[in-house]
Amino acid sequence: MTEKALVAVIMGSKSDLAVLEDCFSTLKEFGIPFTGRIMSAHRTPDIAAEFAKSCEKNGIKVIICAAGMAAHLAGVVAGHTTLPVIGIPMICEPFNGLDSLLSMVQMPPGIPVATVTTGKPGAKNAALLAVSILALADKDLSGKLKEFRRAQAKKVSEADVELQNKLNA
Ligand code: RP5
Repeated sequence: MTEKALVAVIMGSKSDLAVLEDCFSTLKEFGIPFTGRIMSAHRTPDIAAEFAKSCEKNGIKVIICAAGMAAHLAGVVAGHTTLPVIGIPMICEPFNGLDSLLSMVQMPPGIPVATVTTGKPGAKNAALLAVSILALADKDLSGKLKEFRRAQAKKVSEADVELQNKLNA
C-alpha cells in the first residue's frame, strides 16, 4: 500500500498468512490503507514491542494481531499502546484454536483485546471491526459499511425466497 497505513495487521508466523487473506481483502474492499507484518511475542519480542510503541506516532489507528497456540501477540501489543487492538486466534494443532482463543481473550482487567472468533471468519470480522472503528470519524466509510450490511442482508433474503420457491414448487 502506498497511502499511509491506518491499520496494522501483524501475525506471529508466516504460517498464519493464508488465514489473513480474508482480512486483507476486506480492508481492500473498504479502501483502507494497511500494512502487514510478521513478528512474534515470543520469537521476536523486542521487535513486537518496538512496533507496538511506534504505531500511534506513525498514524496507525487500529492494530489487528493474529497468533496461535500460546497466543500472546495481541496482549503484548496492547500492553505497549493505547490504540484499539483486535485479536484473531489462529487454529493450530492439537487444540484446534481453543488454546489460542483463551490465551487471547483472557486479558487481565486494564488491558483489553477485542478478540474475534478463530480462523477465517475471525479474520474477516477483525477487518470489519477495524472498519467500524475508523467509520466513527469518517462519514463516507460509515456509508460504505451500511451499504455492505444492506447488500449482505439482501443476499440472505434472496436465499430465503429461493428456498421458499423450491419448497413450494
Ligand atoms: C504462533 O505460533 C504463530 O502465530 C502461529 O500461529 C503458531 C505456530 O507458528 P509456526 O510454528 O507455524 O511458525 O506464534
